Amino acid sequence: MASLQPSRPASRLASVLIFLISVALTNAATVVYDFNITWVTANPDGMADRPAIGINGEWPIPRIQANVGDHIIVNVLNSLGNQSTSLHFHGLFMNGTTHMDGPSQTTQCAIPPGSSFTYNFTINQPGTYWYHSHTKGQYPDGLRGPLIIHDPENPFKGMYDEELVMTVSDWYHDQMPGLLDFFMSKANPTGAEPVPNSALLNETQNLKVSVEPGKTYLFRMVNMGAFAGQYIWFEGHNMTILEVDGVYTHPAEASMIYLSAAQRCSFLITTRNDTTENFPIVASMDTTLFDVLPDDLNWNVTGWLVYDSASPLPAPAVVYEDYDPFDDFTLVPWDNQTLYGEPDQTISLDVIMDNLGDGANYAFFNDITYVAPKVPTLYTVLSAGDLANDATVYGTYTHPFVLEKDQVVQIIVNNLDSGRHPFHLHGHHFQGLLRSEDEAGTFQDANVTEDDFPAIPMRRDTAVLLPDGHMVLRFKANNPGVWLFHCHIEWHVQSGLMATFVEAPLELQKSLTIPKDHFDVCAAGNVPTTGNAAGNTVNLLDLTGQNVPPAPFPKGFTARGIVALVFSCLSGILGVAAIAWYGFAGMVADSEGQAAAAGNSKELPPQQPVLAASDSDDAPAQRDEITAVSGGGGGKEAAA
Ligand SMILES: *[C@@H]1O[C@H](CO)[C@@H](O)[C@H](O)[C@H]1NC(C)=O
Ligand SMILES: *[C@@H]1O[C@H](CO)[C@@H](O)[C@H](O)[C@H]1NC(C)=O
Ligand SMILES: *[C@@H]1O[C@H](CO)[C@@H](O)[C@H](O)[C@H]1NC(C)=O
Ligand SMILES: *[C@@H]1O[C@H](CO)[C@@H](O)[C@H](O)[C@H]1NC(C)=O
Ligand SMILES: *[C@@H]1O[C@H](CO)[C@@H](O)[C@H](O)[C@H]1NC(C)=O
Ligand SMILES: *[C@@H]1O[C@H](CO)[C@@H](O)[C@H](O)[C@H]1NC(C)=O
Ligand SMILES: *[C@@H]1O[C@H](CO)[C@@H](O)[C@H](O)[C@H]1NC(C)=O
Ligand SMILES: *[C@@H]1O[C@H](CO)[C@@H](O)[C@H](O)[C@H]1NC(C)=O
Ligand SMILES: *[C@@H]1O[C@H](CO)[C@@H](O)[C@H](O)[C@H]1NC(C)=O
Ligand SMILES: *[C@@H]1O[C@H](CO)[C@@H](O)[C@H](O)[C@H]1NC(C)=O
Ligand SMILES: [Cu+2]
Repeated sequence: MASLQPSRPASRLASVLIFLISVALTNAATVVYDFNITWVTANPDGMADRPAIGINGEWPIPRIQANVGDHIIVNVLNSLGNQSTSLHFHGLFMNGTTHMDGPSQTTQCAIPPGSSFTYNFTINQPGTYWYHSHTKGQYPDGLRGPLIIHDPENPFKGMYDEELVMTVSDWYHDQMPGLLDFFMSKANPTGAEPVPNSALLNETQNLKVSVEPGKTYLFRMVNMGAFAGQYIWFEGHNMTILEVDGVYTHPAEASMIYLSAAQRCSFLITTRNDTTENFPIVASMDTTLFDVLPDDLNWNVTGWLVYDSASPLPAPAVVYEDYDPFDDFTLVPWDNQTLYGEPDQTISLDVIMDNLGDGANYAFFNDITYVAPKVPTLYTVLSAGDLANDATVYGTYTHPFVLEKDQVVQIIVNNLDSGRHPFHLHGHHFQGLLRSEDEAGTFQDANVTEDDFPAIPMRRDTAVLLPDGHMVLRFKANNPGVWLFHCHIEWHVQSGLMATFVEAPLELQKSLTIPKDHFDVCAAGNVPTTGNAAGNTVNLLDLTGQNVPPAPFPKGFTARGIVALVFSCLSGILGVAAIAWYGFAGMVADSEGQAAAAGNSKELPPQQPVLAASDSDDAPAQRDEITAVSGGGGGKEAAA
């Protein structure tokens, strides 16, 4: 019989009700969470109090947990007052319930302040997941928590004594709206992402994990960070990996793992027989992601396996050699699922960073930076009739691909950027067929045959693309819905590194019924729910009025020139602070101000020639030597 997990704190019982249904036959329960989303004060690194987004007055927010086969109801009340929100249940397939997936302007309208919304879905997959806001870069302000699905049929059940959930994350002292305003501005033309102030282990620091000798623990680890991948290790202990992103694997031994933002891993730790010593648990942020390394940044966080609370808690040993984490592409899924056959459709995406005419730095797949549509993409599916099979109706800047039911779809991602990017696909696990080393260049079809791919590829829902390298993924379109494919670095979501997969839209029209409260939040936020991406309901192929990104810069006018221009414009006022973003962050804090209205469509900056007034005198010399700096790939021309 399903029951509350013993580890669920009693204080949360009040918000959790469990109704048992059809107990005798299926053991499936309905697990109900009432989430009142409010501002609270948090200070997890002990360095600064700040407002954070909590649930029912608590932060960290509660864990969602259930058993395979359970129904989950999450009743959300947005009591933030000044921000819209939505919840995404990361990694869940939402099979038959794509409208419960959470990204605002994709499968729902954002929930405006004062409104409520019910998520209602059945879980048919075991494993380690998490849930987070999928509206306006909001989750790093605190709206992120683990989601654990227990499995009565877990093949590893006999192998451990106890189970522990542990998260890693990064933390900012400033709130996202202000950081985003600065990040996406002409004052930050190279697109330098704000660097976190701290790393956290279980949303705190100096975590103590009491353990008993000679026992085996299953750790379920989730990276809920906004930006930083983290290296994780336990001194004096090895890990045995058993699951990544909800996929059981053949056990694999590791002394260190790397978890990007959004990735999960569960592994066994067997404790030692003697209790004389305590051992550091270390998580270390991947500083290669950071454009600057502030002097006062401690990019590590330490916790301890505590065998004896009376013994000292030693400082971690410094790892001198290069980090050498386990390579997840070598994992073999426990179910031995073989390589999908040759693809019915291949989608090739080049990752490019470049500036647009507002002077800010955008992220592109090929020549498109994502801009949210006026009508949530799912609602366009439902109102487009047979035209739902024509990608045109979803608008240019949602970067839509229509997939047919049960197609094998191959995604090739080429990184023309020098950063790592963790790519996540909603609604699916993908097979990871191939990942190049750093700087291997773009994928060359001609050199690779089916025989070069593993017979049993690893599977997960988030995989890291290496700098200037490439990756080949495959999945089966067996889950009708509207699913995003995007980088999970929250800065890059906001700068547009996202595409939309519209899977079997005509099936969705037959099977889906959208509950009334979904339309109510659209009405409350003045978001239209019929028509194409532009909200046109008469001629769905007419996209006049669709949301568009800023126009491109005039030819030959790119990042380095902008740096020079902006720098010379601002230097009188700001000096060096214009480059060291963190020095500047305080000054932009005043401009924090996010429309309370619903919808995450980017506010479209006016298409003015932002720098026209100053460019003629200020930087003619620099303009001649302009090249695409941050894109690495060069030659990108944004469509307008
Ligand atoms: C939600 O939280 C707010 C702020 O704490 C409180 O004023 C409100 O009464 C709560 N609403 C419900 C339904 O619990
Ligand atoms: C959840 O969805 C099921 C199936 O559509 C429906 O029967 C049930 O009434 C819904 N529950 C709530 C609380 O919305
Ligand atoms: C992490 O924190 C949660 C509560 O937020 C707790 O349930 C869990 O046991 C903690 N994990 C460890 C390893 O201490
Ligand atoms: C961890 O594994 C490595 C290599 O497999 C081995 O050399 C080392 O002794 C192991 N450490 C422990 C604590 O078991
Ligand atoms: C702990 O003791 C048990 C039983 O004596 C033994 O089987 C096991 O290998 C020991 N574990 C370690 C890590 O030394
Ligand atoms: C973080 O840990 C790594 C690995 O031990 C070490 O090389 C580095 O110096 C540490 N950084 C700080 C700021 O302590
Ligand atoms: C997968 O293959 C291995 C042998 O390589 C076998 O031992 C195992 O039972 C298989 N697992 C399943 C779920 O079929
Ligand atoms: C791919 O093949 C071409 C010739 O067809 C060759 O020039 C190139 O070096 C090969 N690339 C790799 C990565 O092997
Ligand atoms: C979704 O459910 C259908 C049957 O209801 C099944 O055929 C399909 O494989 C499922 N897809 C996923 C991704 O679980
Ligand atoms: C929203 O309200 C919170 C709590 O009062 C405040 O800290 C925050 O700055 C406000 N944010 C915006 C974008 O207005
Ligand atoms: Cu990215």
